[in-house]
Amino acid sequence: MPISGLGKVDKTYDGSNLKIGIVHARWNAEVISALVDGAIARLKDMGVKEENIVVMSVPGSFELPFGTKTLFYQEGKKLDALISIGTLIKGETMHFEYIADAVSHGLMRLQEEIHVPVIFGLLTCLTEEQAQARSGLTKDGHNHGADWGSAAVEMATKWKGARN
Ligand code: RBF
Repeated sequence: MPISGLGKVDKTYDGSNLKIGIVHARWNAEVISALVDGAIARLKDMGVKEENIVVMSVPGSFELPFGTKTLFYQEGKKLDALISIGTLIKGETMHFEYIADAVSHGLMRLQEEIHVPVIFGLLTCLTEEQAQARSGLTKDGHNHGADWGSAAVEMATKWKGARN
């Protein structure tokens, strides 16, 4: 028997009644900008209205968990899902490991705290080229921001249905 829903990205959900928040870091601006644009384009493709997409920036990825929480409260807890976007590029010191770990745990904890899905939009790349490929800036690249947009609509829809 065929099993449905095995594809990584499901674009079949309807976002027309959803309000989505995007919080992004400002480090690695070109990559971030492509990821945010990719997420917004996919949200719109899936029916989310432009006025229901709220965007806020924070200095760097370490600020993503608190920034995401701030946007949620700033919008009167009316967001159906949040997407937290940042790009970490490994340097010569240990910052990469510490920030990646802190942000992953922070975002995971946050969604349990606010009871709203938080989509993990953190690229953790070893090189600048990897970040460009994963934001669709290279010829054979793929914009992961688009996938995060789909994940936000799917998770918001499922959670809305479950809690009602
Ligand atoms: N923030 C990012 O979003 N991406 C990075 O690649 C990044 N690299 C950093 C490297 C170092 C050595 C430091 C100290 C910070 C870096 N940050 C980066 C910023 C960090 O996420 C945060 O904004 C600052 O540490 C202020 O809390």
